[in-house]
Amino acid sequence: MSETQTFERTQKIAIAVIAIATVLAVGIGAYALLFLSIGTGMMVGPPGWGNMQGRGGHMGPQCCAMSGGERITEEDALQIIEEENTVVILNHEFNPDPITIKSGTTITWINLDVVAHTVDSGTHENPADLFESGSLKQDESFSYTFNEPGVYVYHCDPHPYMEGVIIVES
Ligand SMILES: [Cu+2]
Repeated sequence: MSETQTFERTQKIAIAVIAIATVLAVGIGAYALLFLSIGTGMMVGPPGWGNMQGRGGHMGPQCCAMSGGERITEEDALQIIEEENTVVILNHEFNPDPITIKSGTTITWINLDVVAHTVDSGTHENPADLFESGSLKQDESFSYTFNEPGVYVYHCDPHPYMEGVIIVES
């Protein structure tokens, strides 16, 4: 009787372990696929996002071997980002910077660094009382709508050397 119970428990634990392992494997796989896709998409260029589906499989490793792990077409990616009025925070830098927009446009900052950053108006020495994102952890974002034309400097509070500029045209 107790032997059966022990067996059942072992079986349940085994099933749970397998389930967790499967979820992890699928998650990591999806992540890897995403990275491969992005890498390949960048290789092809902005209008070539569609191409990555057919070539993703073998283009991935080739792209990384060629580029030495560097994002060789980051410029292309940034162009897309600019069109979408998004500023990416990566490697302790705001990108693109500066960014020019029409008044009434909403800018979204997204932090891709593991380190937390902030998006605060003005400079560290001379803060402006316009916006303050609070701490943005990895993958967290913050948005602000610029309604008045002008040149807006902003910075990261924990890293005052991180500065960016938004140019708002009428
Ligand atoms: Cu920072």
